[in-house]
Amino acid sequence: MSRLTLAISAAVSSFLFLTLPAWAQEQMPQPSFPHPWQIGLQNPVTPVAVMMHNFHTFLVWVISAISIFVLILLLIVIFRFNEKANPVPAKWSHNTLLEVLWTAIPVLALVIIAVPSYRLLYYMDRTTEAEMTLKITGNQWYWSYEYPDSEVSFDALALMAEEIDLTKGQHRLLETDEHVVLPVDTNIRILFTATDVIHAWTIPAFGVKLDNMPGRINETWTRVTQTGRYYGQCSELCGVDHSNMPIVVDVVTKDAYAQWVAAKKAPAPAAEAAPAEAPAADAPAEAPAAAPTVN
Ligand SMILES: [Cu+2]
Repeated sequence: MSRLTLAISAAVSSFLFLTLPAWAQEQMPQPSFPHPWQIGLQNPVTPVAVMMHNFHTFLVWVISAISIFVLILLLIVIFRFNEKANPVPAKWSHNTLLEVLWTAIPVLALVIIAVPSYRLLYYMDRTTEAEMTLKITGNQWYWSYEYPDSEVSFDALALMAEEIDLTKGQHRLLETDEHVVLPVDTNIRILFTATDVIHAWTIPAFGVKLDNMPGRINETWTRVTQTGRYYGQCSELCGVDHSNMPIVVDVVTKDAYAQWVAAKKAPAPAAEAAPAEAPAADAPAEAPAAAPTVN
């Protein structure tokens, strides 16, 4: 009887343990994955990324206006003041008003760009109301992740081409064995560091790209507003396998995140202990107590 229940519980726990990675790797929507012939940037899914896109659009208008203005000046020079149209050039030089204008207008243009630019820079820096922390360490050539609030940590290594399953919606050079899992609609402080050389953890859809520097901590924050799977890559040349440092982030509901944390913390030692204790133990409750004395 007790053997039967033990066998069932061992089977259930091993089933849970075996299916856990499968759960983590199951297909998810990819709201920001680039499409062939796509124009523009990846879909923004954080407030910072939305502001970046708006700033980018604003800059496109500014540079278009400047380019058209300079083009008009050039065309006037080309057509009105060429040798045929204007055989006798004027002799004057220096014009105070003109010189003030061609100094002041570019300065004004820079100020107009600088104000929203600095507003965005400081907004990206804000981490005062963080609800959780994710620490990312760059290594040659993989990422290490730590969740200090939940005492969860793991490494994420790239999947090689032969391990990629395109039928599961996987992408070559973009998949990892472990995924970063984050809760949706949560202010997340992100800390960046490295153990060897400079790396840069990047998720375009989050508007997050910061250097992982050995010997120091960089900091930013994010708040993802849409669940799904997001991809990024190391964005700082870090050596021969720089291209094999992909990043996969699964953004899930808060409940699913809590489940993931619980599963990540609990089953690994229990599942290892269960088969070892199985022949001897009548009382499963004693198994965890017995394990430390053996060690
Ligand atoms: Cu790198």
